[in-house]
Amino acid sequence: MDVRAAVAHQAGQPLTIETVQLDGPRAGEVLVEIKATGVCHTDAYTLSGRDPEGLFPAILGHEGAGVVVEVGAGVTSVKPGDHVIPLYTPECRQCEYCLNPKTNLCQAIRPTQGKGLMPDGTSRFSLGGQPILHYMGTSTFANFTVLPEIAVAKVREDAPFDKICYIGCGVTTGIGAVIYTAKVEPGSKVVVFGLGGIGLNVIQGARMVGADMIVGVDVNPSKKAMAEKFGMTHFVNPKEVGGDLVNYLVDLTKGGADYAFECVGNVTLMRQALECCHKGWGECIIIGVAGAGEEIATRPFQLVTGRSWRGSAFGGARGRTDVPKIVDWYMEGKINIDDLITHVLPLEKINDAFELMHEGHSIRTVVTF
Ligand code: NAD
Ligand code: DAO
Ligand code: ZN
Repeated sequence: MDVRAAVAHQAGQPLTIETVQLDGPRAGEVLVEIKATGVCHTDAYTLSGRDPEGLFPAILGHEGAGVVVEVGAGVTSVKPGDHVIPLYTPECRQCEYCLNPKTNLCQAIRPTQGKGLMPDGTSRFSLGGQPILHYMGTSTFANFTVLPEIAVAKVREDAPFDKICYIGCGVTTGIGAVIYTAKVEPGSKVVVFGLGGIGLNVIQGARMVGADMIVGVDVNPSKKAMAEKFGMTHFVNPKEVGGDLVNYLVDLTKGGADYAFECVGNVTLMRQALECCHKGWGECIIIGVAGAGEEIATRPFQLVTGRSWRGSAFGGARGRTDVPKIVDWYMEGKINIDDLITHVLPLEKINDAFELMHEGHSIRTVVTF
Protein backbone atom coordinates (compact mmCIF):
# COMPACT_ATOMS: atom_id res chain seq x y z
CA MET A 1 0.00 0.00 0.00
CA ASP A 2 0.98 3.64 -0.40
CA VAL A 3 1.68 5.49 2.84
CA ARG A 4 2.61 9.07 3.69
CA ALA A 5 5.90 9.30 5.53
CA ALA A 6 8.63 11.69 6.57
CA VAL A 7 11.75 10.08 5.10
CA ALA A 8 15.27 10.61 6.46
CA HIS A 9 17.36 10.10 3.33
CA GLN A 10 20.65 11.34 4.78
CA ALA A 11 22.11 12.45 8.07
CA GLY A 12 21.97 16.20 8.58
CA GLN A 13 19.25 16.77 5.97
CA PRO A 14 15.63 17.73 6.71
CA LEU A 15 13.03 14.99 6.45
CA THR A 16 11.08 14.88 3.20
CA ILE A 17 7.37 14.08 3.04
CA GLU A 18 6.84 11.37 0.48
CA THR A 19 4.55 8.58 -0.59
CA VAL A 20 6.36 5.31 0.08
CA GLN A 21 5.28 1.71 -0.29
CA LEU A 22 4.54 -0.51 2.69
CA ASP A 23 4.15 -4.28 2.45
CA GLY A 24 1.49 -5.94 4.59
CA PRO A 25 2.24 -7.71 7.87
CA ARG A 26 3.92 -11.12 7.71
CA ALA A 27 3.64 -13.86 10.35
CA GLY A 28 3.83 -12.43 13.86
CA GLU A 29 3.48 -8.84 12.62
CA VAL A 30 0.78 -6.18 12.73
CA LEU A 31 -0.09 -3.26 10.46
CA VAL A 32 -0.87 -0.14 12.51
CA GLU A 33 -2.38 3.15 11.36
CA ILE A 34 -0.40 5.79 13.27
CA LYS A 35 -2.66 8.61 14.45
CA ALA A 36 -0.10 10.72 16.34
CA THR A 37 3.60 10.69 17.12
CA GLY A 38 5.85 12.69 19.40
CA VAL A 39 9.17 14.04 18.11
CA CYS A 40 11.90 13.18 20.61
CA HIS A 41 15.54 14.12 21.06
CA THR A 42 16.59 10.63 20.05
CA ASP A 43 15.06 11.16 16.59
CA ALA A 44 17.03 14.41 16.33
CA TYR A 45 20.22 12.71 17.55
CA THR A 46 19.94 10.04 14.84
CA LEU A 47 18.99 12.53 12.14
CA SER A 48 21.97 14.72 13.04
CA GLY A 49 24.41 11.93 12.13
CA ARG A 50 25.93 11.84 15.63
CA ASP A 51 24.30 8.48 16.36
CA PRO A 52 26.92 5.88 15.40
CA GLU A 53 24.13 3.34 14.94
CA GLY A 54 22.02 5.63 12.73
CA LEU A 55 21.18 4.09 9.36
CA PHE A 56 19.76 5.78 6.25
CA PRO A 57 17.48 6.01 4.35
CA ALA A 58 15.04 5.37 7.16
CA ILE A 59 11.66 6.34 8.55
CA LEU A 60 12.35 7.68 12.04
CA GLY A 61 9.91 8.09 14.96
CA HIS A 62 9.43 5.96 18.06
CA GLU A 63 6.77 7.73 20.15
CA GLY A 64 3.46 6.91 18.50
CA ALA A 65 -0.08 5.73 19.03
CA GLY A 66 -2.55 4.25 16.58
CA VAL A 67 -4.97 1.51 15.56
CA VAL A 68 -4.32 -2.04 14.40
CA VAL A 69 -5.56 -2.44 10.82
CA GLU A 70 -4.45 -5.95 9.92
CA VAL A 71 -2.60 -8.80 11.61
CA GLY A 72 -0.30 -11.44 10.13
CA ALA A 73 -0.50 -15.20 10.65
CA GLY A 74 -0.24 -16.40 14.21
CA VAL A 75 -0.95 -13.04 15.87
CA THR A 76 -3.15 -13.65 18.90
CA SER A 77 -2.70 -10.74 21.34
CA VAL A 78 -4.20 -7.96 19.19
CA LYS A 79 -6.83 -7.71 16.47
CA PRO A 80 -7.93 -5.09 13.92
CA GLY A 81 -9.49 -2.11 15.69
CA ASP A 82 -7.36 -2.40 18.82
CA HIS A 83 -5.65 0.80 19.96
CA VAL A 84 -1.93 0.37 20.48
CA ILE A 85 1.30 2.13 21.41
CA PRO A 86 4.40 0.92 19.49
CA LEU A 87 7.26 -0.25 21.71
CA TYR A 88 10.91 0.35 20.86
CA THR A 89 11.62 -1.91 23.84
CA PRO A 90 9.49 -4.96 23.03
CA GLU A 91 8.27 -7.57 25.51
CA CYS A 92 8.22 -11.15 24.21
CA ARG A 93 7.65 -12.66 27.69
CA GLN A 94 9.78 -15.66 26.69
CA CYS A 95 13.42 -14.67 26.25
CA GLU A 96 16.09 -14.95 28.96
CA TYR A 97 15.76 -11.19 29.58
CA CYS A 98 11.96 -11.12 29.81
CA LEU A 99 12.11 -14.03 32.24
CA ASN A 100 14.56 -12.17 34.51
CA PRO A 101 12.75 -9.67 36.74
CA LYS A 102 15.91 -7.53 36.92
CA THR A 103 15.59 -6.13 33.38
CA ASN A 104 13.10 -4.86 30.79
CA LEU A 105 15.55 -5.20 27.88
CA CYS A 106 13.82 -7.94 25.85
CA GLN A 107 16.32 -9.26 23.31
CA ALA A 108 13.93 -11.31 21.14
CA ILE A 109 14.28 -9.08 18.05
CA ARG A 110 17.35 -7.04 19.03
CA PRO A 111 19.73 -8.09 16.20
CA THR A 112 17.36 -7.17 13.36
CA GLN A 113 15.84 -4.14 15.13
CA GLY A 114 19.32 -2.62 15.46
CA LYS A 115 19.83 -3.06 11.69
CA GLY A 116 16.57 -1.29 10.79
CA LEU A 117 14.90 -4.53 9.72
CA MET A 118 11.91 -6.63 10.72
CA PRO A 119 12.65 -9.94 12.51
CA ASP A 120 12.81 -11.88 9.21
CA GLY A 121 15.69 -9.65 8.09
CA THR A 122 13.77 -7.58 5.51
CA SER A 123 12.15 -4.15 5.44
CA ARG A 124 8.45 -3.56 4.80
CA PHE A 125 9.06 0.01 3.52
CA SER A 126 10.35 0.83 0.04
CA LEU A 127 10.56 3.73 -2.38
CA GLY A 128 10.93 3.18 -6.12
CA GLY A 129 11.71 -0.48 -5.43
CA GLN A 130 14.57 0.36 -3.04
CA PRO A 131 14.21 -0.59 0.63
CA ILE A 132 13.81 2.09 3.28
CA LEU A 133 14.89 1.06 6.77
CA HIS A 134 12.78 0.88 9.91
CA TYR A 135 13.94 2.82 12.99
CA MET A 136 13.96 1.54 16.60
CA GLY A 137 11.54 -1.12 15.39
CA THR A 138 8.76 1.47 15.27
CA SER A 139 9.01 4.06 12.42
CA THR A 140 6.13 6.20 13.61
CA PHE A 141 6.80 9.09 11.20
CA ALA A 142 4.44 7.37 8.70
CA ASN A 143 0.67 7.13 8.70
CA PHE A 144 0.95 3.34 8.57
CA THR A 145 3.74 1.14 9.90
CA VAL A 146 4.36 -2.56 10.44
CA LEU A 147 5.51 -3.82 13.84
CA PRO A 148 6.21 -7.17 15.44
CA GLU A 149 3.29 -8.27 17.64
CA ILE A 150 5.62 -8.21 20.68
CA ALA A 151 6.32 -4.53 20.03
CA VAL A 152 2.81 -3.17 20.54
CA ALA A 153 1.03 -2.45 23.82
CA LYS A 154 -2.77 -2.71 23.62
CA VAL A 155 -4.36 0.26 25.38
CA ARG A 156 -7.88 1.43 26.22
CA GLU A 157 -9.89 2.93 23.35
CA ASP A 158 -11.08 6.12 25.03
CA ALA A 159 -7.56 7.52 25.44
CA PRO A 160 -6.66 10.35 23.00
CA PHE A 161 -3.90 9.41 20.54
CA ASP A 162 -2.41 12.91 20.49
CA LYS A 163 -1.63 12.67 24.21
CA ILE A 164 -0.89 9.01 24.86
CA CYS A 165 1.67 8.83 22.07
CA TYR A 166 4.04 10.53 24.56
CA ILE A 167 3.72 7.42 26.77
CA GLY A 168 5.56 5.60 23.96
CA CYS A 169 8.79 7.19 25.20
CA GLY A 170 9.12 10.32 27.37
CA VAL A 171 6.40 9.77 29.96
CA THR A 172 7.26 6.12 30.57
CA THR A 173 11.01 6.83 30.59
CA GLY A 174 10.71 9.49 33.30
CA ILE A 175 7.96 8.09 35.51
CA GLY A 176 9.21 4.53 35.02
CA ALA A 177 12.75 5.43 36.11
CA VAL A 178 11.28 6.53 39.47
CA ILE A 179 8.86 3.65 39.92
CA TYR A 180 10.40 0.65 38.19
CA THR A 181 14.15 1.37 38.18
CA ALA A 182 14.83 3.33 41.37
CA LYS A 183 11.69 2.28 43.28
CA VAL A 184 11.73 5.61 45.10
CA GLU A 185 10.12 5.38 48.56
CA PRO A 186 7.71 7.91 50.08
CA GLY A 187 9.59 10.57 52.04
CA SER A 188 12.68 10.39 49.78
CA LYS A 189 14.87 13.32 48.78
CA VAL A 190 15.25 13.40 45.01
CA VAL A 191 17.50 15.52 42.77
CA VAL A 192 16.69 15.77 39.05
CA PHE A 193 19.31 17.13 36.61
CA GLY A 194 17.62 18.49 33.46
CA LEU A 195 14.01 19.70 33.41
CA GLY A 196 13.09 18.79 29.83
CA GLY A 197 10.66 16.24 28.47
CA ILE A 198 12.21 13.45 30.53
CA GLY A 199 13.16 15.31 33.74
CA LEU A 200 9.66 16.75 34.17
CA ASN A 201 8.27 13.23 34.05
CA VAL A 202 10.81 12.12 36.66
CA ILE A 203 9.53 14.98 38.80
CA GLN A 204 5.89 13.99 38.43
CA GLY A 205 6.84 10.35 39.15
CA ALA A 206 8.65 11.45 42.33
CA ARG A 207 5.62 13.44 43.42
CA MET A 208 3.33 10.47 42.69
CA VAL A 209 5.28 8.15 44.97
CA GLY A 210 5.38 10.73 47.76
CA ALA A 211 8.95 12.06 47.70
CA ASP A 212 9.36 14.84 50.32
CA MET A 213 11.96 16.98 48.60
CA ILE A 214 12.24 17.21 44.81
CA VAL A 215 15.15 19.39 43.70
CA GLY A 216 15.35 20.38 40.02
CA VAL A 217 18.68 21.44 38.50
CA ASP A 218 18.70 23.28 35.16
CA VAL A 219 20.73 26.03 33.53
CA ASN A 220 17.57 27.40 31.91
CA PRO A 221 15.56 29.36 34.52
CA SER A 222 12.48 29.37 32.27
CA LYS A 223 12.02 25.68 33.20
CA LYS A 224 11.30 26.55 36.85
CA ALA A 225 7.59 27.36 36.59
CA MET A 226 6.66 24.21 34.70
CA ALA A 227 8.77 22.03 37.02
CA GLU A 228 7.02 23.54 40.06
CA LYS A 229 3.68 22.72 38.50
CA PHE A 230 4.82 19.08 38.23
CA GLY A 231 6.01 18.83 41.85
CA MET A 232 9.50 20.34 42.10
CA THR A 233 10.01 21.79 45.60
CA HIS A 234 13.41 23.50 45.09
CA PHE A 235 15.07 24.90 41.95
CA VAL A 236 18.83 25.16 41.51
CA ASN A 237 20.43 27.00 38.61
CA PRO A 238 24.09 25.88 38.55
CA LYS A 239 25.03 29.26 37.01
CA GLU A 240 23.81 30.98 40.17
CA VAL A 241 25.51 28.67 42.66
CA GLY A 242 28.60 30.48 43.82
CA GLY A 243 30.70 27.49 44.93
CA ASP A 244 30.76 23.82 44.15
CA LEU A 245 27.38 22.46 42.92
CA VAL A 246 27.79 19.07 44.59
CA ASN A 247 28.47 20.61 48.02
CA TYR A 248 25.53 22.95 47.50
CA LEU A 249 23.17 20.03 46.75
CA VAL A 250 24.48 17.94 49.65
CA ASP A 251 23.86 20.88 52.01
CA LEU A 252 20.41 21.57 50.53
CA THR A 253 19.35 17.94 50.99
CA LYS A 254 20.95 17.79 54.46
CA GLY A 255 23.39 15.01 53.66
CA GLY A 256 22.70 14.09 50.04
CA ALA A 257 20.00 12.78 47.74
CA ASP A 258 18.42 9.39 48.30
CA TYR A 259 18.01 9.33 44.51
CA ALA A 260 19.47 11.54 41.78
CA PHE A 261 18.45 11.30 38.12
CA GLU A 262 20.54 12.53 35.19
CA CYS A 263 18.16 13.57 32.40
CA VAL A 264 20.46 15.53 30.09
CA GLY A 265 23.08 13.19 28.60
CA ASN A 266 26.07 15.17 29.95
CA VAL A 267 28.90 13.15 31.51
CA THR A 268 29.94 15.98 33.87
CA LEU A 269 26.41 16.06 35.25
CA MET A 270 26.43 12.26 35.55
CA ARG A 271 29.39 12.62 37.94
CA GLN A 272 27.74 15.44 39.90
CA ALA A 273 24.52 13.45 40.10
CA LEU A 274 26.39 10.52 41.65
CA GLU A 275 28.41 12.64 44.03
CA CYS A 276 25.40 14.60 45.37
CA CYS A 277 23.92 11.29 46.54
CA HIS A 278 23.83 10.40 50.22
CA LYS A 279 26.78 8.46 51.60
CA GLY A 280 25.86 4.87 52.39
CA TRP A 281 22.79 4.50 50.17
CA GLY A 282 22.27 7.24 47.55
CA GLU A 283 21.50 5.95 44.05
CA CYS A 284 22.14 7.84 40.84
CA ILE A 285 20.04 6.81 37.85
CA ILE A 286 21.44 7.64 34.40
CA ILE A 287 18.70 8.29 31.86
CA GLY A 288 20.41 10.80 29.52
CA VAL A 289 22.20 9.39 26.47
CA ALA A 290 25.73 10.80 26.20
CA GLY A 291 27.54 11.44 22.92
CA ALA A 292 29.25 8.55 21.14
CA GLY A 293 32.57 7.64 22.76
CA GLU A 294 32.06 9.73 25.92
CA GLU A 295 32.99 8.22 29.28
CA ILE A 296 32.00 8.81 32.90
CA ALA A 297 34.43 9.25 35.80
CA THR A 298 34.38 9.49 39.58
CA ARG A 299 36.67 8.62 42.45
CA PRO A 300 36.02 4.92 43.18
CA PHE A 301 35.74 5.83 46.90
CA GLN A 302 32.37 7.38 46.02
CA LEU A 303 31.16 3.85 45.24
CA VAL A 304 33.06 2.21 48.11
CA THR A 305 31.19 4.51 50.47
CA GLY A 306 27.81 3.32 49.31
CA ARG A 307 26.72 5.48 46.40
CA SER A 308 25.78 3.69 43.21
CA TRP A 309 25.28 4.41 39.54
CA ARG A 310 22.52 2.64 37.63
CA GLY A 311 21.03 3.10 34.17
CA SER A 312 17.45 3.10 33.02
CA ALA A 313 16.12 2.44 29.50
CA PHE A 314 12.43 3.10 28.77
CA GLY A 315 12.04 3.65 32.51
CA GLY A 316 12.63 -0.02 33.24
CA ALA A 317 9.09 -0.57 31.97
CA ARG A 318 7.92 -3.82 30.38
CA GLY A 319 5.95 -2.30 27.56
CA ARG A 320 3.03 -4.66 26.99
CA THR A 321 2.47 -5.00 30.73
CA ASP A 322 3.20 -1.50 32.06
CA VAL A 323 2.26 0.91 29.24
CA PRO A 324 -1.51 0.14 29.43
CA LYS A 325 -1.33 0.92 33.17
CA ILE A 326 0.34 4.26 32.52
CA VAL A 327 -2.40 5.09 30.00
CA ASP A 328 -4.93 4.33 32.76
CA TRP A 329 -3.07 6.66 35.16
CA TYR A 330 -3.36 9.43 32.58
CA MET A 331 -7.07 8.78 32.01
CA GLU A 332 -7.66 8.72 35.79
CA GLY A 333 -5.97 12.11 36.16
CA LYS A 334 -3.03 10.72 38.14
CA ILE A 335 -0.46 12.06 35.68
CA ASN A 336 -0.39 15.21 33.60
CA ILE A 337 0.56 14.87 29.95
CA ASP A 338 -1.46 17.73 28.43
CA ASP A 339 0.75 20.53 29.79
CA LEU A 340 3.91 18.89 28.46
CA ILE A 341 2.61 18.85 24.88
CA THR A 342 3.45 22.39 23.95
CA HIS A 343 2.97 22.13 20.17
CA VAL A 344 0.87 20.08 17.72
CA LEU A 345 1.74 20.06 14.00
CA PRO A 346 0.65 18.23 10.84
CA LEU A 347 3.11 15.76 9.26
CA GLU A 348 3.97 18.30 6.54
CA LYS A 349 5.50 20.55 9.23
CA ILE A 350 7.51 17.88 11.02
CA ASN A 351 10.81 19.66 10.38
CA ASP A 352 9.48 22.60 12.43
CA ALA A 353 9.19 20.21 15.38
CA PHE A 354 12.95 19.63 15.23
CA GLU A 355 13.59 23.37 15.10
CA LEU A 356 11.33 24.05 18.09
CA MET A 357 13.24 21.40 20.00
CA HIS A 358 16.68 22.74 19.07
CA GLU A 359 15.69 26.27 20.03
CA GLY A 360 14.43 25.04 23.43
CA HIS A 361 10.92 26.37 22.66
CA SER A 362 9.06 23.09 23.08
CA ILE A 363 8.83 20.37 25.67
CA ARG A 364 7.09 17.98 23.34
CA THR A 365 5.74 18.53 19.83
CA VAL A 366 3.18 16.00 18.65
CA VAL A 367 2.64 15.39 14.94
CA THR A 368 -0.84 14.29 13.88
CA PHE A 369 -1.76 12.56 10.62
P1 NAD B 1 15.51 18.13 26.79
O1 NAD B 1 16.45 18.83 25.87
O2 NAD B 1 14.05 18.35 26.68
O3 NAD B 1 15.92 18.49 28.28
C1 NAD B 1 17.24 18.65 28.70
C2 NAD B 1 17.25 19.72 29.79
O4 NAD B 1 18.58 19.77 30.30
C3 NAD B 1 16.92 21.12 29.28
O5 NAD B 1 15.92 21.70 30.11
C4 NAD B 1 18.24 21.87 29.41
O6 NAD B 1 18.06 23.24 29.75
C5 NAD B 1 18.91 21.11 30.54
N1 NAD B 1 20.36 21.23 30.56
C6 NAD B 1 21.22 21.25 29.50
N2 NAD B 1 22.48 21.35 29.93
C7 NAD B 1 22.43 21.40 31.27
C8 NAD B 1 23.43 21.52 32.30
N3 NAD B 1 24.71 21.60 31.99
N4 NAD B 1 23.02 21.53 33.58
C9 NAD B 1 21.71 21.46 33.90
N5 NAD B 1 20.72 21.35 32.97
C10 NAD B 1 21.08 21.30 31.69
O7 NAD B 1 15.83 16.56 26.66
P2 NAD B 1 14.89 15.34 27.07
O8 NAD B 1 13.95 15.03 25.98
O9 NAD B 1 14.37 15.58 28.42
O10 NAD B 1 15.97 14.15 27.07
C11 NAD B 1 16.97 14.10 28.04
C12 NAD B 1 17.92 12.95 27.75
O11 NAD B 1 17.26 11.68 27.94
C13 NAD B 1 18.49 12.91 26.34
O12 NAD B 1 19.85 12.55 26.42
C14 NAD B 1 17.69 11.78 25.68
O13 NAD B 1 18.38 11.19 24.60
C15 NAD B 1 17.56 10.84 26.84
N6 NAD B 1 16.54 9.79 26.74
C16 NAD B 1 16.81 8.62 27.36
C17 NAD B 1 15.89 7.60 27.35
C18 NAD B 1 16.16 6.32 28.06
O14 NAD B 1 15.38 5.39 27.93
N7 NAD B 1 17.24 6.22 28.82
C19 NAD B 1 14.67 7.76 26.67
C20 NAD B 1 14.41 9.00 26.06
C21 NAD B 1 15.35 10.01 26.09
O1 DAO C 1 18.71 -4.00 24.32
O2 DAO C 1 20.67 -3.42 23.70
C1 DAO C 1 19.49 -3.18 23.84
C2 DAO C 1 18.99 -1.82 23.35
C3 DAO C 1 17.97 -1.23 24.23
C4 DAO C 1 17.58 0.11 23.73
C5 DAO C 1 17.14 1.01 24.82
C6 DAO C 1 17.24 2.42 24.37
C7 DAO C 1 17.04 3.41 25.47
C8 DAO C 1 17.76 4.69 25.30
C9 DAO C 1 17.58 5.35 23.97
C10 DAO C 1 16.66 6.50 24.00
C11 DAO C 1 15.33 6.12 23.48
C12 DAO C 1 14.50 7.18 23.00
ZN1 ZN D 1 11.88 -10.92 25.59
